[in-house]
Amino acid sequence: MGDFKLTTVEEFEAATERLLETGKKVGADAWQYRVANQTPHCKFGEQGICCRICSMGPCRITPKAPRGICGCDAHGIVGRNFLKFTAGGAATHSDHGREICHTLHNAKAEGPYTVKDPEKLTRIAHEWGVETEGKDIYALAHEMSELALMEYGKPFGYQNWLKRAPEHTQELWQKAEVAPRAIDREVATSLHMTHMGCSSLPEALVRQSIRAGLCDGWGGSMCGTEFSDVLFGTPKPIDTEANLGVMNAENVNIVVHGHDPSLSEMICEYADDPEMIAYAKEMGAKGITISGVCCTSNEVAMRRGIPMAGNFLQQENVVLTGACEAIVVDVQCIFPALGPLSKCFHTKFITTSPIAQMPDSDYIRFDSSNAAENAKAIVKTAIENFKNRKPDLVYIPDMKQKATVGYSVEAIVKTLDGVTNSQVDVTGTTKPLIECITSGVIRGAVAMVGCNNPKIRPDHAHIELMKKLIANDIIIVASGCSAQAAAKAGLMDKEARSLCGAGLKRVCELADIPPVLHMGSCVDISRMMILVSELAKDSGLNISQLPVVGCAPEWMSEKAVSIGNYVVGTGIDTFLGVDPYVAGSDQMAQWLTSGVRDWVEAAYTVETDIEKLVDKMIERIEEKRTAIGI
Ligand code: BF8
Ligand code: SF4
Repeated sequence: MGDFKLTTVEEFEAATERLLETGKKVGADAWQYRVANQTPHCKFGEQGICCRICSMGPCRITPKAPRGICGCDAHGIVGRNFLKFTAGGAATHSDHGREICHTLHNAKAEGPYTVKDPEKLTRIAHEWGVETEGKDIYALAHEMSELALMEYGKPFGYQNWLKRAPEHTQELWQKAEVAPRAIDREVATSLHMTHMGCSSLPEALVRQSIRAGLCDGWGGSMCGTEFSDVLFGTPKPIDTEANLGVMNAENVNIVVHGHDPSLSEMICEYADDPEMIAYAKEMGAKGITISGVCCTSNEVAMRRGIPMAGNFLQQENVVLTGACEAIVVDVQCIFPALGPLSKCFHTKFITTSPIAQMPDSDYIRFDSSNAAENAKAIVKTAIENFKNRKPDLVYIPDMKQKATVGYSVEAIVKTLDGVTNSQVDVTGTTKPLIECITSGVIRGAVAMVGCNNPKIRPDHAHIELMKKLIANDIIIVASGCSAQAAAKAGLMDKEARSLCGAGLKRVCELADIPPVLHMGSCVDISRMMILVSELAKDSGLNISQLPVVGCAPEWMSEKAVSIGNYVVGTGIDTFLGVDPYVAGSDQMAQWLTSGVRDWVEAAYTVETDIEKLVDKMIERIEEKRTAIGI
């Protein structure tokens, strides 16, 4: 216990500097240099007041030119841009969910894709009113995958998963007309509304943004999470490690990057194959190390304990180690820079999805019908590339931390069973957590999510916020690159409980958990929606009354905006550390930071000063406690 120490952001940065030195030797470009080239950014773009949705433009709003050629003002332009931003994110998460539904449709007893959690599949089937009695599990998998795929295009009705929300939330959604209908419909309607000559009224654009966000979180993302669990197993607490030091200089290093576990699960499966390990040894390596970057890493860490090499802004670093035989990617958050960068080293940059094709990559098209052969081919390619390493370029920073990950809602509920003092039986519920919150042992919870963004010192905001929150007895659930920042720093090591306030420390000891719980990838923020719904139902409170807030301090992607909209839409106040390009319209800012509260009982706070951001979150949590008299 005594020698536990967090890794600091300064140490991360020193390691990156050293890797950039390697890069200089081979003439490699890096995001750090490209940021300098792109700065300062376009002021119109930053404020969201540039419109190029028709070819009469582009139109830019200034005091002298307050309207575009069609007459649209700044509020309409900012609003349309915001809705398009959201729709892009909702489409992306939801299409990932759709791919998972197709993988489920291809599941067979003989593999390669099987049903690893039949109990969960049966539970969802009952939830959806599907008869399971006497049905073969694969027949059920096919039936459920078809029903799930219908959620994307059904002509009538709302998302099936909405019924998981508390009644009050469902009523709010209906009343505000934000209950999401078919997933594809909400995305298409958003693009229809933002076409030239459709909506320019901020209120209407914000309303549809919430609805499109909700079709992601309570539709496509939930499909992605739930059916990934069915296919690959529902995560349970498991030990792993994080940061670049998880790569092994003596082994063949394969890095999986992207989001869809259908690819990475297969790669992990074949890298474990004794035949492949023997082949790696034959090629002069001691073994095979798989590690991950971004959300695909979160997926395989949560289910298999595969170590996390890093998060979004570390993706170039894995290649800069000179020890990466292959970086294998599927979809989303992959820098096109990996193509030219890999050419400076021996690294194979392997793209696998028709959705993410990039120059300077080896494209091995991967789908559920050829998964086994192609995964094997990819692993073999990496092994055969080991001999091409240039030893004088190999440098892996000796930096990693232990992490316990795998906190699905099911795992959290099970873990909580160990901490109750209640006289009545509360097993299998969130009531033990509610007891901790009501008694004040834990003050509240923060959902820390989202990316890195060079506009914010990478990982610094995530880590500093988390440190202060846990010191104030606020428990954290984390996902995406935020979770990886925590893991790299050491905040997912159970020993990090020594950094907590006395109350949270006691809970962590009793439950044997770290103070920051890894809930998975960004689609897994749907897990957080289920968790707050259960907390609301078990406590008799509305979601918006719970001392719980969401935070994305370093976000950058369209997906993050979609997430923000469904987290707010679910009744959780959400704190952003980067402005979503709405500074150019006071009306839009007003709708997002306050107007939406009338519909969904929550709103955004944008605060780029990290110190103030954390204080505002703590203040909001305490306000919520006072309001419910605890
Ligand atoms: O979906 S947190 S940088 S990896 S967008 Fe991307 Fe952002 Fe990371 Fe995962 Ni989420
Ligand atoms: Fe300009 Fe209007 Fe066309 Fe946008 S829609 S580019 S504001 S004319």
